[in-house]
Amino acid sequence: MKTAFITGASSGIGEACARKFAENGYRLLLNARRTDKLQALADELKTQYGTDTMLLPFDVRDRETAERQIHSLPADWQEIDVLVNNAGLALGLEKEYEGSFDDWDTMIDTNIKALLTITRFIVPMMLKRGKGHIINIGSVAGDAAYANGAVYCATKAAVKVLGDGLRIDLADTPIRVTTIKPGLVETNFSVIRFHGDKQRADNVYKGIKPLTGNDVADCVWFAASAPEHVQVAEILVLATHQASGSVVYRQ
Ligand code: 8X3
Repeated sequence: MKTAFITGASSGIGEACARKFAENGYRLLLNARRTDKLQALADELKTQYGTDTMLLPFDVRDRETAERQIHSLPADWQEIDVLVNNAGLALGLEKEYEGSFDDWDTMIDTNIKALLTITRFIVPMMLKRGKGHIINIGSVAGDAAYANGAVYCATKAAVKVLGDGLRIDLADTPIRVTTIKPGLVETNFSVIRFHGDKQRADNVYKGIKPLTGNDVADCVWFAASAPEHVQVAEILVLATHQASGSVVYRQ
């Protein structure tokens, strides 16, 4: 039985990944802050696929709790085959010289430092078994800055570079590292970015058919299910009418 550990699994891309791995016979370690949402998802996957799940309800920025919960997993649950570092967010859309310090801290702490923390705890466990796969959810936003999004873009550029560095540091091992870089995906991403302004969030997806969380989970699964000798290093996946982080054709 294979095990996948997914951060930010209570909604959006993380939830879609949980469904994808469950459907393919994995058991799940699901992390997010909201226990109730995780429990509902675990119950549903149990009914639908018979999936065994353990919940890890903590804020990925809380290093002490992350360490305690991960290191107190039963030994066989520490045998993690795939880590999906999905937890992340954008906050605000403002000029770099006008942005909110709090928004910056939250993005940097979540998208960069927490991803590093979880990776730091899980990779040594994978090394012990001589197998494993780390799949980081980056973004097209990490390929180039776009107007008013520099700090978010910088955090996603960091995700790409941290993945590249990890791949180099693990090149002498069988452990694989993948960065998935989606473009516009309709989840609660923009509602969070705009601090709950649903109307402003809806405008982001007006006139274009965006990706779904499931489209991204398909890419994650493509990488995870590739033969052992195949390391999918990166996937850039965009909506058909999106060409880059800043070029979107709207009908
Ligand atoms: C999200 C993609 O294009 O909205 O990471 O910044 S985009």
